[in-house]
Amino acid sequence: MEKKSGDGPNYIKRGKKHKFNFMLYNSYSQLMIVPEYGRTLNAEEWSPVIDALLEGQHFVLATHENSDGDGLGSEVALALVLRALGKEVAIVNPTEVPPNYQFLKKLYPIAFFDKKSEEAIQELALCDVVVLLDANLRDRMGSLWPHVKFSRELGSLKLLCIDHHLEPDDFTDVMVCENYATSTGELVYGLIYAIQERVGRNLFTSDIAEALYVAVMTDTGSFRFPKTTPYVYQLAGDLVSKGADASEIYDSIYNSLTPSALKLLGAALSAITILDNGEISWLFISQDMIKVTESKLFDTDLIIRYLLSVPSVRIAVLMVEMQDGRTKASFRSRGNIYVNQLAKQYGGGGHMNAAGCLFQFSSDKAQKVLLEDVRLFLKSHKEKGFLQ
Ligand SMILES: [Mn+2]
Repeated sequence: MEKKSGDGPNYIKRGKKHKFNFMLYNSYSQLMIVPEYGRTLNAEEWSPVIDALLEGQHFVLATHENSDGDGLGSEVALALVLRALGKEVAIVNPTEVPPNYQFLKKLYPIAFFDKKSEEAIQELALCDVVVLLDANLRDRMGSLWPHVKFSRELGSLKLLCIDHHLEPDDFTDVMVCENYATSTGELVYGLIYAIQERVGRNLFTSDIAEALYVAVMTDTGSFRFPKTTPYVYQLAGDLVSKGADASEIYDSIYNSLTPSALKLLGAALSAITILDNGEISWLFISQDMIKVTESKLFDTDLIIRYLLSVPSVRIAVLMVEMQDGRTKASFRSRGNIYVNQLAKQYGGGGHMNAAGCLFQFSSDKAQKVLLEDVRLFLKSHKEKGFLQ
């Protein structure tokens, strides 16, 4: 195939020239593909993933619980590619698609797994490859994990993971973990170019471009977050030229609040507290607040960004009491503060500036434990000289 400049990710260099990449087997059986910091994977590095995709026949694609635009857009794009390659593909997620992402179901059906969904259980029992997108911990698969684990123990299932979070678990056959990437969508974009190179034909369609645009736009905060390099803007331009309608996608996702979600936002904003000389912003959303405003759990997702909107804030904490009594915590940070380390203390994970975890105990207790730990965490960062 003739290579033209501007043709794909291999031809849009991301700054520094690169020499090495790392492919290694970690202590168990997992093949880890971790590129050198600051660049994208090339076609050769993608080959263990492409081999598995071309060999497989029946696929289940999944993303993490409480799915977001990146996980959903990535799985829809990959499903469309695999279908074009003649594969049987089902998307089965542990939780339902939030309302503002429902339009993605027009591009590809997205099933939601619960104990009653015969069809989803059937898909999981039949498939020979599961691809987990936008998550790198087994627990993030929620209710899907026991089924995947069971099939893997029978030896009949390959598990791949494509993700951009820090600190992956060891539970797959192939783990692609590029935490430099803005989004899993960015990785899938590169993967599709690599598959095209292998199979020698064009696979991108406007539907795929739309799904990937959703993924990258949402995980870059609409192209505002620090990881948004020139490469990512070029990628976005490429997707728009392939048929993604940027303004329509933005509107569908961000201008689609229900009146209840707006009420919750109002209640939440007035409940924010700023602590410790403005360094910590703190918000607890109780089930009562959700009930009174008649809103839903996913309506809390848009709130966290406001917690960092005060410039002095170093760490923002949003805690949400869930219906089952557990407490969901999300962390955001400014600058060199690895909140994924904080989340890890409680079995969660994420990125340097955005992470989360789930507390198994009551929200009263969770709040007490967490506030103390956040203070210690910030203090230790100061002592290590991480912060000016
Ligand atoms: Mn993501």
